[in-house]
Amino acid sequence: MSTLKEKLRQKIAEHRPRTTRLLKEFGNVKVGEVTIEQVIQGMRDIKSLVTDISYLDPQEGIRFRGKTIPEVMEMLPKPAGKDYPYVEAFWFFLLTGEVPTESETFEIIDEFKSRSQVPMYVYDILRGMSRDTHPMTMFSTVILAMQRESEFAKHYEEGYDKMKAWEYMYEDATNIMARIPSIAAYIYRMKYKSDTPIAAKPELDLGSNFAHMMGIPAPYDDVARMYFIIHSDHESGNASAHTTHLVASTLSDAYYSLSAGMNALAGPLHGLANQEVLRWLLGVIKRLEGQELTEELMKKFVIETLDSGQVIPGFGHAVLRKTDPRYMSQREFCLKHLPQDKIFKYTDMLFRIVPDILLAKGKAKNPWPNVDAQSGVIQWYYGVKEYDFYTVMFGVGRAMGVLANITWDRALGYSLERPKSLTTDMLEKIAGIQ
Ligand code: CMX
Repeated sequence: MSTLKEKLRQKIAEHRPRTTRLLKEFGNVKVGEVTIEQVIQGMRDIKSLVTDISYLDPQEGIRFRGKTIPEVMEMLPKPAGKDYPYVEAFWFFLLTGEVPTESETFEIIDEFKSRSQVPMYVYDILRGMSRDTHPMTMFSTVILAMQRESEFAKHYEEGYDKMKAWEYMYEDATNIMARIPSIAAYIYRMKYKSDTPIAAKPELDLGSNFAHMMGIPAPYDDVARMYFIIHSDHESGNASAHTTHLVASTLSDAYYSLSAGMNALAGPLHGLANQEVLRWLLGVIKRLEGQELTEELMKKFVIETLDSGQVIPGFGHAVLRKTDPRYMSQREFCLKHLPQDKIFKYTDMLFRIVPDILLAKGKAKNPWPNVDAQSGVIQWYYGVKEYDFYTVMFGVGRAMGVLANITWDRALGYSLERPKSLTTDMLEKIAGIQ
């Protein structure tokens, strides 16, 4: 058994009594109250999920296992001469809360390598799909198609053991993590680069291998590491994490669950916002017809978009009430590597002007930029100009978070998720409306 799996086994054994005690001795303790507004408007802030993998503070932003993004980037092992940690080390950290040693990190790199062979039928399915299919549809479809590989599903058929179920979920999660970077890169090269897939180099770590399979030189390997890590987890209530968790709560396996989560990520109010930011900006540039883009002009375009009833992609958040630290860490990257880039300058211009406009409109609870406002800029700079691909890369990162979560879901025996709905009549009665 790998060091990671053994460590996970110990952590799970230590954790289980805490959950059991909370349920047995304190099951009736109230966590909060629910208002009619929350019931009608997307269950905002209803405290009804539990995860120890990440926590999203509205003011501070995300912490992975209690650590901020800069702390994570600092403390995890990195390839020599690189600025960002091994994605494999981050996977270990997300699952266990412990920083792996170099040798534990190399063990995961080897483990991913040994599981990285993508089944041939995945490529056949992708090649059979119309080339104008959205890459998120391709990605989600083949994750679902691989369901026949599920160890968890086999275990269920052979006689389900609730205490051991996490081990099979872990096996599925590891296999998926080992394979989806190759699948994502294959989709990219097949769809946008005249069908010229690049074979994996097994000696490389996940970040370097992804850059190699995309056909983009360094420092894109570091871009990939940063991108996958910051997009991984955002506690459990966001649409992709919640969907994955919900589907897994039926004892569906990791393939069914992740594919469903990816479909949620593909919505423009969620992960697809990163492509929408670039699409919006390019639309603005097209309308300039050679004029210089001043702040005044940019304000005009922003207001026009809002007045036509559309959202400004990349701004606002359901939980955050400050600028997203994932935005800030990418902005720092841009300031270091591409400060003169035109698209970066426009994004920064939006950072200066959009919050005031949104505040003046008085609707958005959070006028500040989120992760998606900046991520496409970096991809664009390094040559990934096919912006409808950006959400697939978000998906590779997000997979780490949600797969770590559903492994723990099974370890702690979380129940089938089934909230209660009410009728409008009932709500009116509760409100005291005659
Ligand atoms: N532009 C215009 N209007 C916005 C806005 C934006 N960026 N953000 C919020 N609003 C509006 C909402 O549409 C809502 O309007 P209605 O009352 O007419 O429905 C109002 O302000 C209140 O919304 P809110 O409570 O502040 O925000 P929500 O929790 O409902 O929604 C989010 C959050 C992210 C969907 C929203 O801010 C938005 O649509 N942003 C743009 C899309 C985006 O960037 N999504 C990515 C989020 C990060 C991610 O998941 O990847």
